[in-house]
Amino acid sequence: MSAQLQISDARLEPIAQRVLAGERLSAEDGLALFQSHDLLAVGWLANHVREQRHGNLCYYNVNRHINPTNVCVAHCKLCAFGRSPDVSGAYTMGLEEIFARGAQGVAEGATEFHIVGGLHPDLSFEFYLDMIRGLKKRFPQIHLKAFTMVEVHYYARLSKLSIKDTLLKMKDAGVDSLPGGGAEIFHPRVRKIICDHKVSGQMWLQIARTAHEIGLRSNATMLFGHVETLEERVDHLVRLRESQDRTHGFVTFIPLEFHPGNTALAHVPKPTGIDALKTMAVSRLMLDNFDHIKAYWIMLTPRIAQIALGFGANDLDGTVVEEKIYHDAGATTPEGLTRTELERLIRAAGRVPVERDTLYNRVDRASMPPPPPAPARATGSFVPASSLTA
Ligand code: V47
Repeated sequence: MSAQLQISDARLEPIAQRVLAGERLSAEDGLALFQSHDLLAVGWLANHVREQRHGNLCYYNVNRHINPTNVCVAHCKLCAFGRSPDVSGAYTMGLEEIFARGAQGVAEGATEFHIVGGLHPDLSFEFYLDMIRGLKKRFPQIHLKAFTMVEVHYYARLSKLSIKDTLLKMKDAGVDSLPGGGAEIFHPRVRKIICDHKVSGQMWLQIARTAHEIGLRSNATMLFGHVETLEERVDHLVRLRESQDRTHGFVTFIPLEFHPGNTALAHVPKPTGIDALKTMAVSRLMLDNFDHIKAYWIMLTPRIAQIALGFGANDLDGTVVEEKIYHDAGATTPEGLTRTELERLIRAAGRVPVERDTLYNRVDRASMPPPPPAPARATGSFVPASSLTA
């Protein structure tokens, strides 16, 4: 065993042997890693795997989040973002408002728009397809990472289409890939408590599989630190690993730390920094068929995200610019970081920053035309949903 690895928890010895031999870990191994208080040994192992794959590189991207509406019929207990249409703070952007945000993103040098929103009771599927077509027509160079599996399921129901046909229409309109949200924890016991009306974990996986089969890649997430047990976290990771074995369609995995503020689970204590780092490390070790593990600084804080780059993460997402889901739940991080700030965080963690696009191709700024000037700032003057429907 390497001289650099000091193990104080004897249960980790055989697991470390398996990691160093490149063998797949079992669910029992995953649980032992989560249960261990030897954070540095768990982190060392995750960092070993991370450096084998990516050396000292750390990826980041220049993106913009666009959340067209926060009106949502799901009313998940975990969420502080979704609202009923008639309550204060509910908003729905018109198409022009969305395109204006897109133009701002382009002026900021974005290569990706990350587009997710609430399950609106009145907006038609056609509205969303028009949004995608309009964005693609105006900004053909931008990768559109749009709609979680939960939204796909909702639009399929709305439009009475199969999941496959819904995804094909999205792809045809210009969707390039799907973000990883809505996965939460797959186990039905947990979903019943935190997101009772959302698609089942099995359905989430089925939709991801269908997306991959028609050539749309996607991300995957796990929302941790609420009512789930460690066994249920491991179960989540194992199911994702099995799914990835079948399709190889997942691009990156993002462990999302739960923020209880302003949610119906506000009494749940916030996950600790130790838990966030351990979850990052165990994700890297269990998900041996995922190339990329992302530290989403918005929810981890830039400080913990930096440390996570030594605990298995090889990606720091992203410039973001405007973030609503975590900030509605009381996040105190900024809503965006510049490229310079991201690169500084990465360098200070001893890594070499590499700008990437959504699919982890290197972005060469020097060979790109300069971004157009910024348009007048989008005002946030949202229009009522009723005036938007066809
Ligand atoms: O699906 C909602 C989670 C997700 C809360 O694919 C909450 O590249 C914590 O999926 N506290 C949306 N989490 C964010 C997401 C994401 C983020 C960054 C990158 C990518 C990607 C995807 O946020 C939701 C849900 O799991 N969420 N409410 C909350 N109170």
